[in-house]
Amino acid sequence: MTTLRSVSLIGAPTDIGAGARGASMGPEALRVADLAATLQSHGVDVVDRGNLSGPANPWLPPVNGYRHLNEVTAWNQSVHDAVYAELKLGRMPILLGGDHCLGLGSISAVARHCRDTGKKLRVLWLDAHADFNTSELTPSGNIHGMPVSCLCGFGPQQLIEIGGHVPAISPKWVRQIGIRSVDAGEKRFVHEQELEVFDMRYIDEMGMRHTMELALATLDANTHLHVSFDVDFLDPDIAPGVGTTVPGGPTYREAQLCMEMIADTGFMASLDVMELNPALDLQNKTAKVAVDLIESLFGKSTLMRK
Ligand code: 4U7
Ligand code: MN
Ligand code: MN
Ligand code: MN
Repeated sequence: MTTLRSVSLIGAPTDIGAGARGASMGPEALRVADLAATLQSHGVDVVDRGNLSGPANPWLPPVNGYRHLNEVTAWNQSVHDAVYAELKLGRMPILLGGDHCLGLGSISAVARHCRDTGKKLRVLWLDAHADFNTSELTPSGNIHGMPVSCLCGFGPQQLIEIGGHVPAISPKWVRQIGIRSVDAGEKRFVHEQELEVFDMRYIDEMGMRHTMELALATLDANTHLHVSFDVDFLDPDIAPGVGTTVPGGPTYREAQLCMEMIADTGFMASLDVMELNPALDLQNKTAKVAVDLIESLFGKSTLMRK
């Protein structure tokens, strides 16, 4: 399959919302693993916009249930503006994280663009975690555990209003895949808000194929498909370079199938690649796996049949 698409890479080198330092080096590790050239080899027009800038990480304890709230807000505002600008230009933004708190800025920009253009939005959240905590529920205060709840309107005013509309999205538009570590209060809230979650038990029992068929059901030509890929979605055997590893994730083959089925829809219009932590990686192994999987999202396939 050849695809002709215009992609803009946006680096967001920060670990401001995370519980471990080092995701700030994620964008450069993805570049070193040859992300741009790999996409170009599939006929994609790639422009690397370089890195955004924002406040340094002061590494302070949480205040009122949030760690670094003002710094997280500044980074998300700048991610929002950059992602929104690319969508306006008709280009596909790929956000290179950085920790997953920035999914808030990215997806609130995508949601704004969908409101502008009358598109429906579907968000695929590939993650070991639900990222649905609030300041009352969080055991850590780390805002990378809260972007989905903030997008759905549950969070501090300064974060939930970044995309100009509260809530930015409805829980109904989200499909979470690969989930295997959810905090007790967070789990209750996921159920209360009726998030659609395909957890690892579901994937074990039903398989990745059936999971993706359901997660991608009811998309149409008027749907903007956003993929938020937290690299800790993957089993730590293949992806050790993340701050919060959880055993028992998708294997290399399962993850490939997941990405290939997304590519087959032809609807992916924006992507986040988050939480890669080179300080915990082994010779850039996790970055290489991530680039390999992103390649599949853009049509790499080992398929022989036509
Ligand atoms: B990631 C956690 F307590 N739930 O809120 C929390 F286990 O973006 C982890 O998915 C959050 O990597 C992980 O701190 C956030 C914890
Ligand atoms: Mn996450
Ligand atoms: Mn995660
Ligand atoms: Mn993490």
